[in-house]
Amino acid sequence: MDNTPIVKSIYTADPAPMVSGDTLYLYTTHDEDELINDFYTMFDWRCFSTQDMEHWTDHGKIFSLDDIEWADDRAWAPQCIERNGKYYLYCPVHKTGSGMAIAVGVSDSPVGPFKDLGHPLVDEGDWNDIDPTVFIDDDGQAYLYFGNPELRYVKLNEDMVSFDETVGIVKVPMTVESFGKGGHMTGTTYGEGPWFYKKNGLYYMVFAAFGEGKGRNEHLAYATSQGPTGPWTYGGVIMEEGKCFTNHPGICDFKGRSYLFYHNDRLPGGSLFHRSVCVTEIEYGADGKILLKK
Ligand code: FUB
Repeated sequence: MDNTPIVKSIYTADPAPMVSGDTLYLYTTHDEDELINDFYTMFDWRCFSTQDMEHWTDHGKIFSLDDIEWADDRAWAPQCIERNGKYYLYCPVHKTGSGMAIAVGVSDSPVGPFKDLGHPLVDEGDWNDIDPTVFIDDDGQAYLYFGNPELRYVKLNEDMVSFDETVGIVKVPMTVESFGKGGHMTGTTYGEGPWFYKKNGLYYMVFAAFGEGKGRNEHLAYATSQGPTGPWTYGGVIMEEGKCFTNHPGICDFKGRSYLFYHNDRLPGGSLFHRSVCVTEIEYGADGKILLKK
């Protein structure tokens, strides 16, 4: 793990990889150089692609707050998925006059342009509705997990832009058994930035986490389950906390290797509000344990 930023021309954060054919697309947020109110200043989402993990193509701005009429701020951590030839980009945003909500951009191309649905997909009117992670299981059922400080999920309908209202928004029990004893608001390590996927028959929930005690930065940890909706069992730390307050996982397999995308503040001028996406290889132990590759 050399912590070298992939993108050096702008500050990027919250990496979300998506593999389509022989290409890996990396969706990111974008930290503006100039801060407003000394806080996260983020207006658009970016996409980069590679075929060899060495050379990257910059596809620029692929979706932005300007495209979402009902949102006014906080273009936060997205994830994109393909279904039936269409691409769905799930994005947390601040809804005008309300809290955080999850928007969906739809496109015929992985690099956009994405068109907003016209209304939020998830909108509980609180601040928990951030950091969506989407996965389609082998039986075709799609799940969208999200949340800070609580992990919640919806079962997406086949159209990927609505969810099963009879099941509704399910709150995952935030227990120490599932997420470890930690310093975030639920008393567990679970913070935000969930990344949901399945590998070798096991379901994984990787997330940004807080250790016990005040003033901690986020580390990356994970839980596993035998099913898509839990119960979850805490698996341990993948990446220790660094100098940057946040971190954010994005995991995929590509051309025979497994990768963990994350972010730090290593680009010149870097800070908690000026982050950069990086990547490192991971491997799986015989028991399914996620290990950083040495
Ligand atoms: O980048 C804005 C927010 O910071 C994300 O939504 C969180 O995951 C954290 O990285």
